[in-house]
Amino acid sequence: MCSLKIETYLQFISFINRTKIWRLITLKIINIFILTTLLIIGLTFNLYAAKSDCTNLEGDGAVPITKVGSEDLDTPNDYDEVVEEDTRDGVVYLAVVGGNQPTPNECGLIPKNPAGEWTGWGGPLNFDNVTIGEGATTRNHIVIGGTYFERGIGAHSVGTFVYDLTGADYVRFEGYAGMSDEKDPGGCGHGGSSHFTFSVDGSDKVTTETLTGSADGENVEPFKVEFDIPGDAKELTIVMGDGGDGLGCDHSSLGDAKLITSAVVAVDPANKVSTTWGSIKASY
Ligand SMILES: [Ca+2]
Ligand SMILES: [Ca+2]
Repeated sequence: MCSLKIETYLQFISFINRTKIWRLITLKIINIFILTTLLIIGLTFNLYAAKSDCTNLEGDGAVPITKVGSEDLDTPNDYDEVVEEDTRDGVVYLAVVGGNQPTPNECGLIPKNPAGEWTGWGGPLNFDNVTIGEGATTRNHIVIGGTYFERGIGAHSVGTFVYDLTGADYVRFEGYAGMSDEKDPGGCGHGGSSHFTFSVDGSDKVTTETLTGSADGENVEPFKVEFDIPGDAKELTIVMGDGGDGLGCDHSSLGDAKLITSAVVAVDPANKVSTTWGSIKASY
């Protein structure tokens, strides 16, 4: 009788222990599931939040863009090269409306000057990562000389953008200037023309030559713009000028326009977006 009680007692203890073990195992599994889910969400947000957090134009209202084997001068918005979004931490894109001011959110940094100064024609500029279209309220994805840029800003000359640089450790600006491929290459004789000026606190950093949409029967490729930003910089001013011949046809664009912080340089000095056009063509 006594032996039976002990055996029953031991069975009861064993049951309790097994229950505890299974409860612990269950809790561990739940914890691992929650942590894995959070990690996936975090990685997804980190990789893809940037453009998705913008005010993006989705299809309707934009001239279709088409990936082709070899872009053609007379076909609007066809492209054979892509400059993808730079997802490195510490890269801050220039935006138009989707970012917070003055501190950038995941979309980018928006201008601090009045919206009425952003474009010399058309508008309003109420979407990010597009440029002006062939009509007062139409938009275009940014294609310059056969290259599609996932990120960027665009307007119609003469457009002025002023960005607040205070409170951040921006060390460099990078981008590609040129004319939207959407414009008829024969329009105004060259498919639009702009010169782009970049200045920091009134000091000129880069002034491009007049860039046209086409020249000598070919598309004009995007022009790489890159300059350092001083540590005490307060504001960046970008002017999309008329190229000296008026604003007709000037669908001016800046592809992949971004500010690079010291964090990017410290972690990844070898920028994946190279500084020569030849390398870009080879990379994408
Ligand atoms: Ca074309
Ligand atoms: Ca012009």
